[in-house]
Amino acid sequence: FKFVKPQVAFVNAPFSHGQPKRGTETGPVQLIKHGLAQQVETLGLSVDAIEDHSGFSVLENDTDIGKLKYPRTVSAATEKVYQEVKKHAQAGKLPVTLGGDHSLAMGTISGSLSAHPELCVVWVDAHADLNTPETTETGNLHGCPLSFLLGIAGDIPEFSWIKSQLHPSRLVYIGLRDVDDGEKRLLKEHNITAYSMHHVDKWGIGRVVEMALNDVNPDGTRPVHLSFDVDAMDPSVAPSTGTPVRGGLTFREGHYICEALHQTGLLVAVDLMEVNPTLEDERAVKQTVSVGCSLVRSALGETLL
Ligand code: Z70
Ligand code: MN
Ligand code: MN
Ligand code: MN
Repeated sequence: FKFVKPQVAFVNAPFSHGQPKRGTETGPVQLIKHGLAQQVETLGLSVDAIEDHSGFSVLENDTDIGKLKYPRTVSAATEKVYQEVKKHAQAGKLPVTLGGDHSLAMGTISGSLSAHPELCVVWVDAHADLNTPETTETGNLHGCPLSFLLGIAGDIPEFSWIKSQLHPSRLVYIGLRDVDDGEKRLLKEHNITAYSMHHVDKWGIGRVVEMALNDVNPDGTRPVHLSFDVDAMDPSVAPSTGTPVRGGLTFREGHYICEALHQTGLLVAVDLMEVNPTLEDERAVKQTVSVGCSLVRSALGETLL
C-alpha cells in the first residue's frame, strides 16, 4: 500500500461548538485565503475544487446530555464531516480537513476507517482528547473525540452513527503536556502509546516519530491518518488557538512530524484543527494561519531541499 501523488480534497469544516470559544469556524476560510490550495498545487498535486459546506449550524434546544455540551450540534457536524471524508477517501483521494475544533476528528477518522479499516492514527496535540462522557471535567466535546472512536464512550444514542472503531493499539500520541487525571487512567487502562513533550526532550523528535510509527505500524503496511491540533505547537509558534499550553513543539519539530509522515508514503488523511483566527492580535493570527498552511504542505510532500 503506497499513496503516490494522490488527489487532495479539502474538507472545510467551519465549526466551533465542540469547545467554548467561538472563532474556530473561521479557520478554514482563513487557511484557504492564505493560499493553501494553490500552495498544494505547487507541490505537483491536483486539488479538488473547494466546496462550500454549510450545515454546521447550531441546533436549537440542544440541551446538555449529562455533562456534554451541544451534543446534537456536535453529532450533526461531525457526521457531516464523516460523510465528506468517507466520500473522498473511498474515491481514492486524500482528504485534508480544515477545522474547526477537534471534536470534528470523530468524523474525519470514522471516514478514514470506512475506506481504510487497517488505519492507524498519529494524534499530535497538547491534549489527549480522550475523555469519556463520564470523565470529562468540562463537557467540551473537543476533549472527547477519541473515546467515541475507540468505543469506550458508552452508549450515547445521539452519536450512534459512529460505527467504526479504532483499536487502542492503532493510536499514538505526540506532543502531550496537558492531560486530565481521568485521561491518564484511560491511557494506562487501554495501554495507549503516548509520547509527551518529556519524551520529545529526552529522545528528540526524530526518534520519537520513528518509535511512534513502529508502535502503531510495525510492518509499515497500514495507512496512516494524521490528526494535527495546532495547539501541539508552542504558543510562541502558533498563538491563535483556544487552549495554548506552554512548552510545546518548536516550528521544526512540528514540521518534522509532518515531513516524516509524508515520507512513509502511507498518509491517507490529514486534519488541521483548532486554528482560531479571532484570538490574539493580527500578527499572531497571520503567524498561526501561516504555520497551519506550512504544516499541511509538509505533510503533503514539501521538502527543504
Ligand atoms: C480538556 C477537556 C482540549 C483542545 C483543549 C481540554 C481538551 N482535557 N482539547 N483544547 N484542543 O476539556 O477535556
Ligand atoms: Mn468535499
Ligand atoms: Mn485536540
Ligand atoms: Mn489540543
